[in-house]
Amino acid sequence: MGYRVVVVGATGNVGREMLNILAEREFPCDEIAAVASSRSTGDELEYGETGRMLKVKNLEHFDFTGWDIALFAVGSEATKTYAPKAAAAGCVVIDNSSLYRMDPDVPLVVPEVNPDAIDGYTAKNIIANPNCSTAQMVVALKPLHDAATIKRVVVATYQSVSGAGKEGMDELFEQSRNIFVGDPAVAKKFTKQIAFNVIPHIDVFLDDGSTKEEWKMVAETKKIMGSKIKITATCVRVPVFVGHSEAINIEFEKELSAKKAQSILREAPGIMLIDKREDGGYVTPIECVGDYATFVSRVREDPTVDSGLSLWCVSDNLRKGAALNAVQIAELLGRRHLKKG
Ligand code: 11C
Repeated sequence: MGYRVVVVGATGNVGREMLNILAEREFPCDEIAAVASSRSTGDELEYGETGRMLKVKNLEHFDFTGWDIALFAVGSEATKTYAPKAAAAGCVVIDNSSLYRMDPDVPLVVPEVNPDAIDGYTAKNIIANPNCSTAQMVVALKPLHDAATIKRVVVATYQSVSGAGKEGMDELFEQSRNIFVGDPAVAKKFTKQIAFNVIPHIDVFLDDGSTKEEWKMVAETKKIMGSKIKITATCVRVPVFVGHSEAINIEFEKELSAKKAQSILREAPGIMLIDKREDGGYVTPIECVGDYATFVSRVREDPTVDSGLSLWCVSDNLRKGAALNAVQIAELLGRRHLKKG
């Protein structure tokens, strides 16, 4: 016996990946519903590469009663309206929006990092999925923190346009094409030209001069890994379609050599270490697309502090950064709480 699973926002970048990953990992679904806004009602989506077609249902009229798990991949506004309805109907919500991440009654879970936090889900019947840039970073940080206790992290991100949804991807494509044919590169979704450029601005500006994306990396990392870690982030949009990269500098309380860190990372869950210290012996975003792993490369000591390392971390933001982590949470929920069969 399996689960009755709903994917809310099934037609978006993340929703489609949720369907793909549920199918790829053979998540035990007895029934699966693809739900989206009224614009897509009646459209057909394939359930992974199974050949099974799902007719999209209208979120406005969807009754969550009798469904076990709902993976939400819609914006905060729609989540605010529909997630509490699903949760009240007894369906556990795994939410990819930022709405509930900092709610003390909602666990924020990355299964490789803080699996025990999931036990708190009963307070609201909701579990939050972190921001993509946070998820991959904490997967890389956790085994190193366990070994040498992290004091401070300085991270700069290189985030792909798919983080801004399909509109972001379309804008990079259109601007690139226009530039080649001599037409103007019009910026709509992003605040400046993204093709052949980089933009040090993701999400809205806050009073202290940081952006909300940067704040999320700080606040979410502290919620997942512990509030003692000091962290500062600079988040940058780059002209890459899929795959977020991060240059991470870490200061530790205890000694940790690059060699020891490499051997720890080689064994750590969810991580693929590709670190050959030669031309091309590292991972770039193009190589991580469609993969589950968080890739780590360029691990080296930082001689400017007593114990410090710098490393390069790359992952598919639509997968580990969103859909895969949500499905892993569903798997964990199944193993620990919603046992079937
Ligand atoms: C981006 N990280 O790359 C964002 C997308 O809070 O879930 C995801 C925003 C979020 O633009």
